[in-house]
Amino acid sequence: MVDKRVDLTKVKPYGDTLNDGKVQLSFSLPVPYGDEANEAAKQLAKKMGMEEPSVVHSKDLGLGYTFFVMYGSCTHTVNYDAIEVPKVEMEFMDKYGVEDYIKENIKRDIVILGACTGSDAHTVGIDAIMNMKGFDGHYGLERYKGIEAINLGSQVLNEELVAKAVETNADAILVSQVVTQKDVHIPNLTELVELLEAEGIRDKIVLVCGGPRLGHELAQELGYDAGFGPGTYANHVASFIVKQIVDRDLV
Ligand code: B12
Repeated sequence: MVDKRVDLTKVKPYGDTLNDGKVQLSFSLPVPYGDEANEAAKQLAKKMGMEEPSVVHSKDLGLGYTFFVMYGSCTHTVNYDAIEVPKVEMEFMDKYGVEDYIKENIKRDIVILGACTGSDAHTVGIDAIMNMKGFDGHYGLERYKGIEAINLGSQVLNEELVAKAVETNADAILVSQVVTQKDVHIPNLTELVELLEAEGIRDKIVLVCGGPRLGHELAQELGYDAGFGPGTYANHVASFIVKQIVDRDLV
């Protein structure tokens, strides 16, 4: 639902009243704490398009660095009507729907491998999808009848993951990438696709990646079947995987 008073071609932040543009912003500058630092932060905020910026908090970080919290009005707008976000478009089934779908259409247990790969040690995201207890009231794949969910944990090498896929005859691989600093996830995700292709099993596997800064568009660009971001639950991924298995005749 959209508030009827909003012009969707010129959307700007809501603070206290519609279209006042109020935003809060935080950053650090490599300059010593003091009046000059505050002035530098204000000038920078103005250049970013903030009207009448004020420093509501600044803190000496030591070693000549200062942290700021700024408050002001954003002068920019966005055209919401023109926005298109590529995402997995399908009717997601719940856990029981997925279980019935497997029973009726695949007629065997499917194997799903999950891992957080490369140097990435953030396990919470992949655990939320794979683990028995799940996340936010949604059970994870280990709880699903008809799914053998194997969670390899964190810092898994792509070679290890591919070897496990061969060993278990995996139907799907779920890769989590949380650290995206210096685009470290790009070569890592790409390498997995290359290794699967070299092994001759890329086409036989449903390949999915996910993480807070990953989306469907990037995933597809990198050679994955789908990408899932924040707010994903196990049933979303499971629905996608089981439909792919049937649609691609991987039964
Ligand atoms: C907890 C945490 C840690 C813990 C991790 C413990 C663990 N066992 O996981 C510890 C302390 C070890 C850690 C370390 C580091 N961290 Co850290 N960490 C976090 C933190 C606070 C929370 C992450 C989290 O658990 N989110 C909760 C889960 C449920 O959310 P999620 O991962 O997004 O998962 C959901 C979706 O994205 C999706 N999903 C995720 N994966 C997958 C996979 C598939 C296949 C699918 C379908 C869906 C899916 O589904 C999930 C459920 O909806 C974040 C900041 C934040 N608030 O997000 C920083 C953060 C991720 N960490 C960060 C950094 C930089 C680091 C370090 C490099 C810090 C350092 N200098 O040492 C190290 C890296 C260690 C390493 N080798 O990886 C940065 C990453 C920045 C970036 N853009 O890359 C963040 C964003 C903090 C920040 N603002 O700077 N961290």
